[in-house]
Amino acid sequence: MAAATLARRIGRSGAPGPCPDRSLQRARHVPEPPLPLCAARVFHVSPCRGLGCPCILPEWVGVSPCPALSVQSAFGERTLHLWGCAVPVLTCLCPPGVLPLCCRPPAWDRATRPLPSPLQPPGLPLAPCRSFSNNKIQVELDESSGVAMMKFKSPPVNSLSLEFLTEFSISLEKLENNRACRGVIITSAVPKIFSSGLDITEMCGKSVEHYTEFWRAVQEMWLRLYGSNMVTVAAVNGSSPAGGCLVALSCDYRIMAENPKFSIGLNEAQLGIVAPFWFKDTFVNVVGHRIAERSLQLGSLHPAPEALKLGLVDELVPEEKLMEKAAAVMAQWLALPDHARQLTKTMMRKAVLDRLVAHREEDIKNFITFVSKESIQKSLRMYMEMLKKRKS
Ligand code: CO8
Repeated sequence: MAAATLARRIGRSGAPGPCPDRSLQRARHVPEPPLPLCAARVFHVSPCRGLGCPCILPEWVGVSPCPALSVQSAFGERTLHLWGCAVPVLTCLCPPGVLPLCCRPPAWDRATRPLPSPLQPPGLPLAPCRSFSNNKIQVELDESSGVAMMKFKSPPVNSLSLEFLTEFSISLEKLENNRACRGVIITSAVPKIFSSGLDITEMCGKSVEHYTEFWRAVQEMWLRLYGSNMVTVAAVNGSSPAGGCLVALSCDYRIMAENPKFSIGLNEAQLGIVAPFWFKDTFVNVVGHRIAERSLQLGSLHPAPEALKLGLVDELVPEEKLMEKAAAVMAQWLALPDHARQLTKTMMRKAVLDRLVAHREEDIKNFITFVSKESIQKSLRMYMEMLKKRKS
């Protein structure tokens, strides 16, 4: 069978159909040997690296819990059974020593790349580098390391407005869909502020339609970030109350600038409002139930050293070393096979994510009911006034 015909039969990308096990679909990356990639869209039986089919057999059989995945073909045989489909195997068109690209589902494909050097903070000129910048968030992807730098740049305080949240979700989606990207470092371009949390003005005196749209955007941002397949590192270079803290908590690792003036926490109670259950779940997953309960009830904002003690952040470093440290942590996390790390992350976070997905509409209704109450509106207005007074 001609390679082109086979490629058409099994799909444009050369991959079989979707796997019924969704957790398997989410795992996007297999460890890749330092070999150049071949773009030939055919299956192969060539003895690459002496491991049989290097793209499928060792990793898929080893890690896949998918009952529909059975690789009946030992290396060198003529048929692979993937997701219940018999896939004819052709001889690889690649020259010896070249790793065929074709056997992996497209989402698992990644260009071979060196790991980021701890001494080379992402974001500094490295070729090739792609960036996209919207009004409120700037993203720079260093394709050679697979690490993106996402900087919040919405002065004065990076508050999470509807526009900000929409940009945030779109930026995450773009990176998630970019095969060249494996990890993202999230930080702020606004001095002394990581993010001041949800934009309170979005929750004051607006219509039900607006509250619905706003809250859906908050949910969307969290679902994308907390459920991301990428390695996510928060480089917290300023204060990070409430929603800002949620952003940091949703990452895989938090490094904070060693400045006692910077504080972080879910301080909703101080505003007279209540952190939703999924804020709370995310918090509990990081610091444990007792610390979360006390901190939430008191609406505590923890200065950086205290946040470290509580486990709310993983490390403190001098501000000037923050990016260097974030790059080093990223390199450490990216040294692991993505598929194993991603499946583990899914295992740890799935229950919490699923809970919101299952109750999303109810959660929106609750938010609207709560925020529309005159007493809550009053609390929010008073809080905003207090911020202004404090300033003057
Ligand atoms: N939303 C809107 N505007 C804000 C916010 C905010 N979250 N935070 C600050 N601002 C405004 C201030 O009012 C001020 O406006 P203006 O210049 O017009 O007077 C401007 O930003 C600058 O603020 P500051 O002068 O206070 O700036 P500082 O650098 O001195 O301080 C801080 C920065 C530390 C971030 C400080 O502004 C602060 O503490 N802000 C409040 C942070 C906060 O409490 N956020 C909680 C938001 S609620 C949330 O995220 C989760 C809600 C969960 C939903 C619950 C269901 C109802």
